[in-house]
Amino acid sequence: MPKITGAQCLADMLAGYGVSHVFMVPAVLRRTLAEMERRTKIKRIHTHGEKSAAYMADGYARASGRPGLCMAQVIGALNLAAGLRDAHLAHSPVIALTGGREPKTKFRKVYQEVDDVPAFEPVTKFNATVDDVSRFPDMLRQAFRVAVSGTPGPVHLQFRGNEGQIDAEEAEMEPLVEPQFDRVPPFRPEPDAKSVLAALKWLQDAERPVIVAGGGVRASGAKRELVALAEKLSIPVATSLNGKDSIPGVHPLSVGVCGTYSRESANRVVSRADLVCFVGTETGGMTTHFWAVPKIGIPAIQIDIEPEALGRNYPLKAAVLGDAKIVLAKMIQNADAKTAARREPWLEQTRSICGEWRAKYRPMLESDAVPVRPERMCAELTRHVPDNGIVVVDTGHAGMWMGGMYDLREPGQSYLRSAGHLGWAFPAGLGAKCGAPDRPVVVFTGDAGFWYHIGEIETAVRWGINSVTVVNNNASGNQSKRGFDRVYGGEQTEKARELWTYRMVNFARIAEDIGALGIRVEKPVELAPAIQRALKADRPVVLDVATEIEALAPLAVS
Ligand SMILES: Cc1ncc(C[n+]2csc(CCOP(=O)(O)OP(=O)(O)O)c2C)c(N)n1
Repeated sequence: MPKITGAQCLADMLAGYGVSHVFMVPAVLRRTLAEMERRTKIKRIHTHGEKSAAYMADGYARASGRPGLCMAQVIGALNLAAGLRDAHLAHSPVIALTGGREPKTKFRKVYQEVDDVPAFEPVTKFNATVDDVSRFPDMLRQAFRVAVSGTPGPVHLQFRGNEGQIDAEEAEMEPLVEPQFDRVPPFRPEPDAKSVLAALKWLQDAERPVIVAGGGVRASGAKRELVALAEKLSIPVATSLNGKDSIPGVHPLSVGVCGTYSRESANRVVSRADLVCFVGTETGGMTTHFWAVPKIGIPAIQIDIEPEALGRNYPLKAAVLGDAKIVLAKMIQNADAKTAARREPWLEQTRSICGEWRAKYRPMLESDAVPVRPERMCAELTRHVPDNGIVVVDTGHAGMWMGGMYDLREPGQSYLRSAGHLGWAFPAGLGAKCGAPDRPVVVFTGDAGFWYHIGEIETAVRWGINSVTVVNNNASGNQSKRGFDRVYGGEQTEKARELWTYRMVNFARIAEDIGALGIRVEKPVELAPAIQRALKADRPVVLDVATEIEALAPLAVS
C-alpha cells in the first residue's frame, strides 16, 4: 500500500462520503483544506465564528439527512462545542473536527491550550482523539457510523496538534469509505411481528386515539406511511415541534403541534384522547407540556428505533422497536379499515376543536394592524412558502409563533426548528441551503435571534448562499416580557424594559451594505409582494418586518 498523508486521506474520505461543504474558522487541518482544493470539489465555508459554523453544519445535516462537517483549531474548540448543543438536542448528525494537544508540549502552558475533550462529552455520541496518523481511516469511518446510526447525533474527533498538524504525517493507509453511513438511516431494523399486531390492536380498538409524531418520522422518511395509516384508520395526528413536517397542517387529520410551543387545538385533542400513539418522539418536556399533555397514565403505545426511548416517560400498553417507515408500513398492511367508522364521532369532535381554533385566531392571522402582527407574518408564509420549501425557525417567540400559527401546505415542504438555542436559525438556514441547494430556504427569526450571528450575512454574500431570512423585528426580545411582568409583581418599571428591549435597527439597510438584498416591510399589505420578491431574487435576502412589541404568543393551554 502506498504511503499518503493524513490530509490526503481525510480529503479523499470526506469526498467519498459525499460531503459537499465544510464549515469552519481557520486555522485547522490546513493541509487537509489544501488537499480538498487539489483533490475534491468540497466547498470550504469560512465563517465568522465557530458556533455559527456548527449551526451551519447542523442545518446542512437536517436539510440533507447527511452528516454536516464543522471544524475549529484548539482555541475555537469550545465555541464549536457550544454550537453542537442544539444538534445534540435535535439528534442531528454533525461531525466536528478540532485541533488538540501535542503530547510533547502539554502541561507547559502552551499558547491557547486547555483540555477541550471533556467539554464535548455532554453534546456528542462519540468523543475521541486521533493521536496517530494511521488511525485516520478507521476513526473517520467510526465517526460517520455513529453520527447516522440509531438515533443520530453529533460526533467529535480531536486531531493531535493545536491546528491538527498530524494531518502532515504519512502512513500506509487506505481511504476506505462505507457509503451506507453517508446518510440517515443506514439501517431499517424490522420490528417483531407480534409487537406490531399488539400495537395495532390497541389503536384499532380505541375510540378516541391520537398519533403524536416526532422528528423520528423525518429521520426515517416515514411521512407518507404515517399519513396513510392515519387515513386508513381515521386517527387525528398531532406532532412535536420537531416533527411538524410529518403531516401538512392543512390535512384534515392534522390537529397541529402539541406541547409547549404549540397550537391549542392539538393540546385539546391530545388531552381528550383515550389512547396516544407516539411515533419517533422522545416524549420530552416540550412535546408534552412537561408531561401534562397527555397526563402520565394515559393508555399509550410507542414506536421508536431506540429501545431506551420506549416507555421512558409514559408506561406503555405496547412498544414497537424498529424503523418508523417499516413499522408503519406493516401496520397499514395489517390494519382493518372497517374499524375507522368507530372513530367518526371523535373525528367530528377534533374537527370542531380545530375549527374553533381557526375562528379564534382568524382576526390575528388576517390582521391589517400596523405595526405588523407576527400572526399575519405566519399566515403570509403559509401562503407563499414554495411547495418544496424548507422553513428554518428560531426558538423563543419565533418557535411559538411559527409552531402555532404557520401551516405546511404540501408533503414536499420541510420544517426545521431550533431545539432551544436563540440565534440558531439564521446560520442553520445557510447550512440548510448548502445541504439542499435546489430547494428554497426561508428562515424565521426574531431580532434578538438575528443579532447573534448577523456577521454571517457576509458569509452568505461571499458564497452566494441564497436563503431568505425573515426577521420579526420588534426591537426587543419580547418573549421575556411576561416573565419580567411577573417578577415586577404585574407591572414593570420603565427601567425594567432595559432587560429585554433594543434599539430599532433597519436590518434591510445593514444587509444592503454587506451586499445582500434587504427589504423592509412596515405594513401588512407589503408582506406578500416582499416575500414573492425575496423568493425570486436568487440572492441572500434579509426581509426585515417591523412588528408589534406588545404582541405576545398565546400559551399552550388556555
Ligand atoms: C442561547 C439562548 N440564550 C437565551 C435564551 C432565552 N430566550 C428565549 S427567547 C429570547 C428572546 C427572543 O427575542 P427575539 O428573537 O427578538 O424574539 P421576540 O421574543 O422578540 O419575538 C431569549 C433571550 C435562549 N433561548 N437561548
